[in-house]
Amino acid sequence: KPDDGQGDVVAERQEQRVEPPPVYQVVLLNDDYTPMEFVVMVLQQHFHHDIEAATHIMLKIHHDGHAVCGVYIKDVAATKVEMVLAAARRAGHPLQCIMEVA
Ligand code: TYC
Repeated sequence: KPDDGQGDVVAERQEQRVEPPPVYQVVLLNDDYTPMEFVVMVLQQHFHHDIEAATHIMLKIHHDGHAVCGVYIKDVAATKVEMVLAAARRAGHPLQCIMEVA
């Protein structure tokens, strides 16, 4: 039986309907004990913000209670959270870091 080409059309339509992968916001939370300098360092080292942007974000967290530090695919966001929490615990700070669907 000759191919009528219908299969290809269906395959193309399915391809177009595939959703982009969900992205996740990595959010730092405020606390009363973590030094501001430590948070600025975390924002530079783990999220690649320059000192000006890092300071701005740190102050936003300090005033608003939280701020988005970066947006990533799921695996990268999860690794960021783990790395930040490990660095904070190692330094003896209670800094909290979470991820949420953007
Ligand atoms: N509130 C902290 C202080 O006054 C500073 C701080 C900023 C802590 C951001 C956590 O995610 C944070 N030392």
